[in-house]
Amino acid sequence: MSRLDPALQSVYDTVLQRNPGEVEFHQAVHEVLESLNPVASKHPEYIDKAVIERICEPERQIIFRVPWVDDTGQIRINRAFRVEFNSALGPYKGGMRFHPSVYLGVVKFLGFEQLFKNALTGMPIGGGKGGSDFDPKGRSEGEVMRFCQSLMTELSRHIGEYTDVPAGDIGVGEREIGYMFGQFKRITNRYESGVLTGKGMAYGGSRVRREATGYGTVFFTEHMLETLNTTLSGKRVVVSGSGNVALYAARKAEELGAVVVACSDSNGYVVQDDGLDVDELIQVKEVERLRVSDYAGRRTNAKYVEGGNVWEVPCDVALPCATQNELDAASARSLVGSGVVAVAEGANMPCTPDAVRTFQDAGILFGPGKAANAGGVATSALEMQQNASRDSWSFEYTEQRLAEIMHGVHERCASAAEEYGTPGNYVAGANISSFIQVADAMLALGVI
Ligand code: NDP
Ligand code: 2IT
Repeated sequence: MSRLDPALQSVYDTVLQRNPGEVEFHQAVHEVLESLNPVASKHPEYIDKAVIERICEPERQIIFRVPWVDDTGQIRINRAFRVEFNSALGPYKGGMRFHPSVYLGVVKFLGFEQLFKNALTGMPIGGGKGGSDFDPKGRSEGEVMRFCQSLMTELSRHIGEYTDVPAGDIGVGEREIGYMFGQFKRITNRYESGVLTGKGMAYGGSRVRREATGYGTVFFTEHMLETLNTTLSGKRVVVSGSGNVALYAARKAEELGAVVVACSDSNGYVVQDDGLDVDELIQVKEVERLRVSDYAGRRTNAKYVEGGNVWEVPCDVALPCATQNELDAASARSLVGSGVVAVAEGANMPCTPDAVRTFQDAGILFGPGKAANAGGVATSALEMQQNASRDSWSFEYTEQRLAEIMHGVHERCASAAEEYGTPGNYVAGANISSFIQVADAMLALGVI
């Protein structure tokens, strides 16, 4: 870890003391504070008015019990969270994650990342995140529906178009958003479309939202590659994960002429030298809800490596799209050794701090998640715009808007990095540019 300016170290010490054991949250805060060293010396008002300290403390944290009945009649109890981190720029906005690893520290790290990511999009959305330790794996449709309904029975008290607007994340896709929206509508007797995003097209969703995070990550990668006067065309790409973000990153990379050679899930990875058939992969994973091993089973030229690390596969471009801290320093060294030229985080914080440093020290283009995966939440904001105006845009128009937003995100990162003396450092650029935007809004709003 690099050293912090003494005033920032004191903020960090307070975060450690107030949030014991929440290691992912500590990691996310430390990364931002490291980037703020040059900002703190240039703008003492952010320290004097405790803006940085305030930003590190969520505005509101909600924890609640979710009781539900499984298919055998047994009563199950899960714990759910909504951390409303910062509303200086707009209503709290961010996804819900259903995964057994969810606890307060994970939700807080995601909410903290989200508030900066949302600022980077240039859209009027604050930052929040939620989730539950519910494990959807192996659960029937009925169980998932009853869980979502029970969760929304409590969550409905806290959310609203102008208050807090949840969406999907790991384990939460269109199906779960549908069940949650149905229950919200029933409880409140309001057809408040803008209360959730990631909705299905049948009832107020936006075209391109499903594709948006993965597509946006690839657009951001193209902009990074442009700085080296190259493109994705002909490049070998490895994507980790095989969920919403990974599948559509793979589809857009393939569309732009790249060869997507591998992807994974938490059991193993599949590699196919002549390129994965992305349409078939989407069919297996999204439509049939099967695993990457099932895809491999249908392809004679694909190999499945049970328990393997997907970052062993040599590539030019690496897109980690699964989960936090999935790519460590050893994997980063192996990618650097195999000649990787660009890494963009489709997931939130998938690269460990040592991995990030390994890429940066080797001069490899590195796009942090809060910039590279901002296309998902940005398209959620486009969904809110369509809901507010009772409109529905075409695929082409919505994708064009997404492409413009990702161009803007890249420009904001690049110019802040340049201005603060670290040209080409997208981590510093993303953190500085978004911090200043949120901090200035907070200063204008007084001590709240
Ligand atoms: P999905 O649930 O659709 O897919 C998650 C994928 O990651 C699955 O392939 C899953 O494998 C794998 N995965 C999850 N947890 C682990 C783990 N602990 N170890 C190994 N593999 C794991 O989620 P999304 O695609 O929506 O989300 C992926 C990442 O992208 C997350 O970091 C999320 O926060 C981020 N993100 C998502 C956005 C969105 O709009 N959905 C927007 C921006 C970022 P398995 O099936 O085996 O669990
Ligand atoms: O991490 C993220 O940006 C998301 N899971 C999407 C959030 C959203 O509100 O669309």
